[in-house]
Amino acid sequence: MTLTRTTCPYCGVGCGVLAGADGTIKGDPDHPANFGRLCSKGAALGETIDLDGRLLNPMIHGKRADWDTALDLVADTFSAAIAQHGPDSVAFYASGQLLTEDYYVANKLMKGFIGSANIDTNSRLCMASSVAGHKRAFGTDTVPGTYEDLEQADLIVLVGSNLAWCHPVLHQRIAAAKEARPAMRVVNIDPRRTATSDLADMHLSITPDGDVALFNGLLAHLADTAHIDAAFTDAHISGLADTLAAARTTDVSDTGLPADVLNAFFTLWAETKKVVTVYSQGVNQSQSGTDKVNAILNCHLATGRIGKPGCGPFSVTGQPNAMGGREVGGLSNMLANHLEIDNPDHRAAVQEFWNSPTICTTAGLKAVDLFQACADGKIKALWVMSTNPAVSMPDADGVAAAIANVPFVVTSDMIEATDTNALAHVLLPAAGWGEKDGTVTNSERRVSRQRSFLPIPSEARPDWRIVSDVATRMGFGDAFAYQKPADIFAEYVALDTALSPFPRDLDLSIFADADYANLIPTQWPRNGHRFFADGAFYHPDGKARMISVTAPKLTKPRLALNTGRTRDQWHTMTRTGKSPRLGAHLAEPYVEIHPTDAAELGAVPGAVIEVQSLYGTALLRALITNRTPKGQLFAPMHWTRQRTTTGTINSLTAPVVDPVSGQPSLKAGAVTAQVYPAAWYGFLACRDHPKAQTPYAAISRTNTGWQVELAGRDIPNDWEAEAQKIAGLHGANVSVQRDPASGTTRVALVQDGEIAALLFVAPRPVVIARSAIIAAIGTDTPSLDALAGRHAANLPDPGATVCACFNVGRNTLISAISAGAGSVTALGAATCAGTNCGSCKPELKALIAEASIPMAAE
Ligand SMILES: Nc1nc2c(c(=O)[nH]1)N[C@H]1C(S)=C(S)[C@@H](COP(=O)(O)OP(=O)(O)OC[C@H]3O[C@@H](n4cnc5c(=O)[nH]c(N)nc54)[C@H](O)[C@@H]3O)O[C@H]1N2
Ligand SMILES: Nc1nc2c(c(=O)[nH]1)N[C@H]1C(S)=C(S)[C@@H](COP(=O)(O)OP(=O)(O)OC[C@H]3O[C@@H](n4cnc5c(=O)[nH]c(N)nc54)[C@H](O)[C@@H]3O)O[C@H]1N2
Ligand code: SF4
Ligand SMILES: [Mo]
Repeated sequence: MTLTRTTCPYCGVGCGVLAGADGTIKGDPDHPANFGRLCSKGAALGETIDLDGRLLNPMIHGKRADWDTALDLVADTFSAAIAQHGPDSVAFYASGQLLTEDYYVANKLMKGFIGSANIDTNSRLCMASSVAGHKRAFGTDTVPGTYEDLEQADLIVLVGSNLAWCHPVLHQRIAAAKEARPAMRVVNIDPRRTATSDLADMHLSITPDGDVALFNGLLAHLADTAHIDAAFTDAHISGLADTLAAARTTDVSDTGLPADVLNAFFTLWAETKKVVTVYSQGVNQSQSGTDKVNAILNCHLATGRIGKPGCGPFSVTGQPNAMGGREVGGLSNMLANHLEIDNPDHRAAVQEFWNSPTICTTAGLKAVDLFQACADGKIKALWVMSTNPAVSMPDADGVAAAIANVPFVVTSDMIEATDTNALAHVLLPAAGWGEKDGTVTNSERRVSRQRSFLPIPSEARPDWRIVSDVATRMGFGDAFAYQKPADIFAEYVALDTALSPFPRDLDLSIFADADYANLIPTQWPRNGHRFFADGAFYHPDGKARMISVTAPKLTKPRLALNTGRTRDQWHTMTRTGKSPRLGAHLAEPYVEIHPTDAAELGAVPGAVIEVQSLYGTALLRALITNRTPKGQLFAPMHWTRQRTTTGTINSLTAPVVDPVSGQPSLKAGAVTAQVYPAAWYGFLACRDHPKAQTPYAAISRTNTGWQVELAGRDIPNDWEAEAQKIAGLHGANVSVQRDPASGTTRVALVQDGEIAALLFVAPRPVVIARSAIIAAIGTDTPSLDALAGRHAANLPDPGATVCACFNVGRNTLISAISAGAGSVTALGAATCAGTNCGSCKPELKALIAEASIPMAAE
């Protein structure tokens, strides 16, 4: 089997992968991001490359169409809207999951040829506050950090980052460095305790949005304890006095942290020279996101802890090409290659290079405003590429209605059934990971190749080609006559050379003579280059600016909703949702709720909770845990209307944004909650794709088909019919067992001599060995035995999966622990858990420490 060297399509760590057409996936030992490591998602990539559910040909109004018809329709409709209503009447909504080449051509078409800047991307929901904060401080959007800094630091402060689940390989690198050098300290600043807190010497359970107060307090402490580097600030920094004055007005009690904890953190930070502050969505996705970023940067600038090995602020990027999108200028307030829209010289230079008929002159609409403009009828044609805004935008139901209000909606996706595709007039089939070729840039500015190792299936096409084909039909063929991604990459590098008179951090000259086919992972401007080492920044005076920020006035709702990610799912689950082993980690939309809040609501473990906001309602499984503080709920963002009836968390989030960056606040919103008065709970395992319409339903893949968690208010009068309806099976042989004493009902559906579906219903949350039920699907076990669970008598129930690589369940681990496996290493030896990708090590440690992780539905 020949293995192709490529890059993981998930997070911004950007791990190198060796991949084979048979589904073989290995970490690339030579890639400097991961040196052979992969996390559970990366390791399961082989399970996601099948064609099940793929969009394989263009569709117009739900009917199959050929490419020429679809491309003509898209080009003509966009051209007509532009002619009639002007360039700002159309918009693209793109993604940090596009490759650099795709992104470059989409940006070029909108800004240089259509002449509008109405191209925004899901990076608005992700990195916009960091971009804005960097620009305010450095004069450029520069991420100065490298992964080696994390290993060289003496103190790593993780702010609003669940690195263990969201950047697992970086987490593992830090864990390994800490093990080798136990003096290294890690501080985790997050309202919740997470798997990341496990690595930390100190977990600061900060009040939501208390971060500005915390870092302002730190700055004041640094000044009071003579830790300001006067030589550095005199020479290279402006704004110190004002910033410090503003910081001193801060009331640190706004952090919600006790004085001794604050002092311990301040002292540790002040007295450790090599500090890296890593930050992510707990910082960016906030109404004070940009101020949070600057509050962090202020501390690094004041102490000169930037531009040196083992030091510096480090905004880790989320998506595989979030950084590449920033480089090509794919946000509505950027031009191209780190140039500015409102600078006429920049515009002229880009227009000249593109030889384009026009160029945008003002910033375009940012994501929230863009969808508002759709709702207001101002957008006549919208093209969504490689993102699923009907799920991932705040006020997702409002956004879905806004998209439905646009007269002409095009989507490019690799999967057919998505919540956004359901609203589109034209669906264009995109080639996916493994099929397409191009480049991505990771969190440490390292450009790596994604290479194809699979044929492009059926009629799918790579995104760069789809955009170029439409551009050509709009009359711009000369400027979009690319034959292959290498042509685009070469043009992008040449543009950078043409822009060299403008001083910028972006410098792609290292790629000028690049051998694209054999490109090895390379950082810009040069491997190992240290930005700001010489104290030179990019504001006109060559200095960095400290920015005065004041802590926001916090209104503390009685119940706040925090949202984020789980270890084994990626965003809206179109790809990770295909993998049974990834689905087994947490198979339902759940809500973490503190035991006191749960008691107040009267929620028992496994209850369904109805969470409401001004914008909508969601039903979520209660996961009662003291990891989330009292008064704060946490729910994952992954579940869609394809997989749940009412589990889409963005139905509840508000479209309020940071005033500087336009990034939505997705981590703190006021909600109310009550126990959903379910009259019945159910669990169904089945062979074929189920259809669930019950009020609470969550569908997930298993290795024998599918499973559905169910709950409802009204008890169906015919469970046999209900089971057939959900399992999508009619004419099966039905067996039923009823136990009037406990109120439970069990239904087996047998087709072609095989168990095709099993349904278990109870008046309380169903307690049953789900893995044994799932294992019976597709077997010829007599149906009554299957209902009694007899087929599984000699199979112990492994419980919910903890180790996705070796499918090791919680119960297996607990019995190994009680049999004496007292360390992560011993557990690995006994069960294999944690010995491949290592993503579950924090959970293994937590299990050992008996800080047990309650699973929603066991
Ligand atoms: N498994 C997995 N990994 C992923 C992704 C995925 O979907 N799944 N997505 C990728 C993408 S695009 C991104 S952007 C990254 C995101 O990576 P992260 O930012 O690490 O992930 P989140 O879970 O969104 O949020 C991080 C933490 O912020 C905390 N937080 C909430 N409010 C506050 C606050 O006011 N202050 C502080 N200090 N913390 C707060 C939350 O409790 C949460 O634990 O992950 C990337 N990696
Ligand atoms: N409540 C809440 N909401 C959030 C967040 C949060 O923390 N909380 N985080 C936000 C953040 S940081 C992000 S990045 C967003 C992510 O949100 P989205 O970008 O909406 O989520 P994805 O599921 O990654 O969507 C990618 C889509 O592209 C498709 N796709 C995959 N590969 C290709 C390809 O090669 N070409 C094309 N054309 N399509 C492809 C996939 O099938 C999928 O439909 O969510 C944001 N929303
Ligand atoms: S850490 Fe995991 S998801 Fe992120 S790039 Fe590496 S293998 Fe992929
Ligand atoms: Mo993101």
